[in-house]
Amino acid sequence: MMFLFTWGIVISKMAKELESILKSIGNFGKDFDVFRCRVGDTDFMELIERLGVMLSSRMEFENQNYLDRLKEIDDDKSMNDERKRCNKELSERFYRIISLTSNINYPPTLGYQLEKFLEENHSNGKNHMLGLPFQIADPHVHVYPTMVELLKNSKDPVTIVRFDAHHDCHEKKKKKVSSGSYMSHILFSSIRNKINRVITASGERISSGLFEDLRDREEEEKFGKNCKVLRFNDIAHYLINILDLPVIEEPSILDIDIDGCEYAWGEARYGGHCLARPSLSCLEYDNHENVIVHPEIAARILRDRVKNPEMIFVALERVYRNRLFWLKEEFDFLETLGK
Ligand SMILES: [Mn+2]
Repeated sequence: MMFLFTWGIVISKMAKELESILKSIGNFGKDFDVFRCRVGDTDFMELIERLGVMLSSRMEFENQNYLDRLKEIDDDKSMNDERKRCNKELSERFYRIISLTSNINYPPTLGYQLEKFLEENHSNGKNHMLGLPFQIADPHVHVYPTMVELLKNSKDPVTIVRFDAHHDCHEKKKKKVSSGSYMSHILFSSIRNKINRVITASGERISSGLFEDLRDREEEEKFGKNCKVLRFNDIAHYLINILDLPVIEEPSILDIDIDGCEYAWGEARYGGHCLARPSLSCLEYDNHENVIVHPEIAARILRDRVKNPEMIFVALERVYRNRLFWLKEEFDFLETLGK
């Protein structure tokens, strides 16, 4: 009886964390939940199943969000009536775009991209991700404490393989650890000697304009033309297109941000962002432009080319992503990862 009772608590706690992550509308440094399991286990399958249900009834999630937002505005004592009215009007316009595009799919170009990729890349049959410790949360900063522990306890240096539209580094360590700076915190701390190299791959070549002084052009030439190499505290950080990710044999930690599927310049906004346009065809066409790599391709590449992964972190980072594709990208990426 005691066992069943405890098990019940474990189940409901897990369900609560999972629920809160999946229903997140983006997080700006508030409290957040973290969900842990292993790739392919029953908890992982539950995550995929719930995402699938949410995806197929996406408007239920969006309707609830809209009603919650209206109530939030009503209850907010810091807003005067005029601001409340403006905020409600904005929420209504946002909701109208979401409703109009309730059936939006990826752009056709992504379909061709996937078809071509599957034709040219045959999986070797082994999914290197299965059974790996897995941790997911909305904001990317959830990686920080666990990654620090992992590195501290690691006997040999490991490589950090990231899929992210941003490299999350600064030239120096900033005072506060945030989703946008946690990598530099790691690279400028004493555990940096446990890091072999860092690779950040994404759907585009990440702009490194801000860090011209840190570029290692010799290493770039050795690595190939589709790559930029920056040195943060003398650790090489490779920025490449996910399609060009080489086979990585050394022990690695995978650090995924679903926003790697999209352009890096999307506006960071609570509730995500999307483009408003006067007609449905413009709405679809212009928002399509945000998604640049099929999540299934990204997941397949990581699954097949990272040969010795030790752990996998996933961040939804919904504040940086196009609202219209939140659930679809997450479902396609995670489902492929566990297949
Ligand atoms: Mn990112």
